[in-house]
Amino acid sequence: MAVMETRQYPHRRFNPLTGEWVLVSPHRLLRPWQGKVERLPEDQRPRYDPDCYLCPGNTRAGPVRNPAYQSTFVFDNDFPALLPEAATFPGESSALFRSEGEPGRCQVVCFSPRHDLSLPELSVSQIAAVIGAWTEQTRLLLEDPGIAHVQIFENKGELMGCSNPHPHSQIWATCHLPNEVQKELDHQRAYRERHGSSLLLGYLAQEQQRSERIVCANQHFTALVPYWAVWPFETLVLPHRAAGRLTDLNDKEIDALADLLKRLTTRYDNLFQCSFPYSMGFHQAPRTEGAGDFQLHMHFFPPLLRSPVVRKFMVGFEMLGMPQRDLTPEQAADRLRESSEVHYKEDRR
Ligand code: H2U
Ligand code: ZN
Repeated sequence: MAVMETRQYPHRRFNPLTGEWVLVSPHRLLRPWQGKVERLPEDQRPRYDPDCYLCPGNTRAGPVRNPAYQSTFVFDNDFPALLPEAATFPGESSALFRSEGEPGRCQVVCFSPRHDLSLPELSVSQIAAVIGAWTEQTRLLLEDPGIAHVQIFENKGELMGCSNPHPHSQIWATCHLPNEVQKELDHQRAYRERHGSSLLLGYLAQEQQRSERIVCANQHFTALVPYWAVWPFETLVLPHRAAGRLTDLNDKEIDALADLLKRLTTRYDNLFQCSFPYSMGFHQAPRTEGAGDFQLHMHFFPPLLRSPVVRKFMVGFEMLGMPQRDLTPEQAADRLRESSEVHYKEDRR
């Protein structure tokens, strides 16, 4: 093998939010690909689809009829993964056989009546309405003392297992903390005990100085590729001040978040000129003690690696050992920064 720059050496990076490591192997990028090539999903959809379960006025699989909604639309999931009555589940508590009921609720949030418009194609004010709906559901769900945490997420694209192309997200509210949230709470709390300050605000300040992983920003939010990113084009969206939950944001900040989400998701779509698949979501402070240490943020986990049809697989070493990436977070940030904030579909018109 030719002499390599030391920067190209395999190394591991630490994720201070979860306490886990990721293996980075920059020299492997030139590896040829003769593996799976995905089918390109349909990019053109009708404004209204009479067979869509989520379009206004249609009957769901539920079977309930949707109202003729004009903006966002929230409903209780007809096939919920969580049920409020699960508190009475007869659990077990021995060392090797432990289980407990997980009472909770699941909801679906449609972004818009339009079947054909994903997040980057909505206007900033329409995205602000979506954030408003997420905020309101967070508030309402946490009024129930049996709910400890509200998980808001969007699975976008067939590649991420999304069952319906109508733009929508889900909310799963649980009585215990999901694993990832528990890890992030523990690490943020331990960081504050040790350093007397916020982990994510401190991280943001240092990233703003280094600037090499910043993708885009406005007055109130920054999107960056985290130093410890696992997915090829993973990003983290951070507020500029301390805020635990969506309900802590004021109207100006919600508008700023909408602006940033439009710009970031447009860059994603432009990267490979396709509707960019991802799982994204918020992590927000749980009800639990110590929640004051928790800083609101969003994660975007997109699976694509080198084109709309070649994805990153988390297999072998990743499943048995630890996550691994070839493209460095800095290269990913460069690519996203080079990507335009004018959507390719708009550019074609
Ligand atoms: P996903 O596409 O991310 O799977 O989300 C769609 C959700 O919508 C899914 O959780 C729900 C499914 O249960 N759904 C309904 O509640 N009613 C329907 O009529 C169709 C889909
Ligand atoms: Zn639809």
